[in-house]
Amino acid sequence: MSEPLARLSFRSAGESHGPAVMVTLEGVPRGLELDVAAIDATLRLRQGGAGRGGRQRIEDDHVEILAGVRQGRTIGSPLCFRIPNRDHKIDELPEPVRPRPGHADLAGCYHWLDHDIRSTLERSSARETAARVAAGAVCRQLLAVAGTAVLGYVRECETVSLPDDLPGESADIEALRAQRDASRLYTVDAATDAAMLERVQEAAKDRDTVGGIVEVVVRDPVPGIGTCVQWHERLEARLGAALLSIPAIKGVEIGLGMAAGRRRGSAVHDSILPAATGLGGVAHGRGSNRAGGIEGGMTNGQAVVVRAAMKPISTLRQPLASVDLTTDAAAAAGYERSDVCAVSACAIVAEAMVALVVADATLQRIGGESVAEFEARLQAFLAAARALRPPAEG
Ligand code: EPS
Repeated sequence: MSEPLARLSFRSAGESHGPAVMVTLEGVPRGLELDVAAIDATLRLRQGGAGRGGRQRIEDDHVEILAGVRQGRTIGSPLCFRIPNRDHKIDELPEPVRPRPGHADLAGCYHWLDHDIRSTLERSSARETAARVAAGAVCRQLLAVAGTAVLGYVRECETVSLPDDLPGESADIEALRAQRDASRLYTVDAATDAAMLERVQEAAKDRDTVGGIVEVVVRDPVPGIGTCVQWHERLEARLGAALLSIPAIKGVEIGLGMAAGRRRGSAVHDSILPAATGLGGVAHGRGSNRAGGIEGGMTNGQAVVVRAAMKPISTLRQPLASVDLTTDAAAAAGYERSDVCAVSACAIVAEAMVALVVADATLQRIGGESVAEFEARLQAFLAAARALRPPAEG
């Protein structure tokens, strides 16, 4: 398996303090009217959230379109964006010699067989996630054509958690998005947001860092995307790979996730009801959504619900024990400007990665070289899916 994408291809390039972060996204159909302001707004969201460090006050992330667009619309060729780095100073930065526990610093020494921590951290830095967010924003615009919406938010910060019954399956997803965007921690409940903010402020006072759990919901996915045919093409595998590829992610759950292993089958599986629900009224209703919208590697028409656990940022103001690589003697870890909490940014990045995978699987199943062809094929697919069900009596 090279990457969790089949029809789309996404690559990024760029160092944290190089001239720019760059992204290519190939496979987007011709004729998608790009809302560049919306891409830039999502990039700015990634820069925000309580607990972000000084770097975000320097940067003003936005895309410069280098390829793939003519007169505001995609033309079916690879998209290429450039996100400039204002803090471009890669050649002037010091050479760290005391690796920071939790970062790529030390593992990179083993990988490249050198002590060039600077070259490793410049690429391992989460600044690269700006590229993912730009690509994911395009994918959300494509999914909107199909009627599918993707929303990421913070479920837990340290030990403060959204109540289990929030946000609720029937909550309006665009109202939730507005609430998330206006909150400090990018969560969807004001009381939880305030409690999380306190945790971040306490951690900052203690010269420490905090992580959390982000949740991404995909509302109205096309039913039946993904496949059970090959291990690496199952939708769970693709979502898992995409989410685990985000820096600092240590765990991923789908639906009940780990809790499914602690329950009996009768308390795990979702009963099937005759009702018609979801995109195009194609899917059967379900008594619950513990599967997180995926069964057998394919969407079942319910909302897809995934979570990812982010460890606290590894650079601490009270450095952990490390070694000086020039002497191998014990020494405190080095310090680089960093964040106290980046879990809000992570919610935006996770939303982008889920959008990439879901747009990819949707395109793979429905097809279409242009957006018009994609839409026509989607309507034919939904009509065929509805025709599977016997007509209502009477
Ligand atoms: C980041 C920019 C970086 C880091 C952050 C991610 O900026 P700088 O190193 O110049 O302060 O703040 O990366 C980390 C916290 C990390 O541990 O890698 C960004 O734009 O997201």
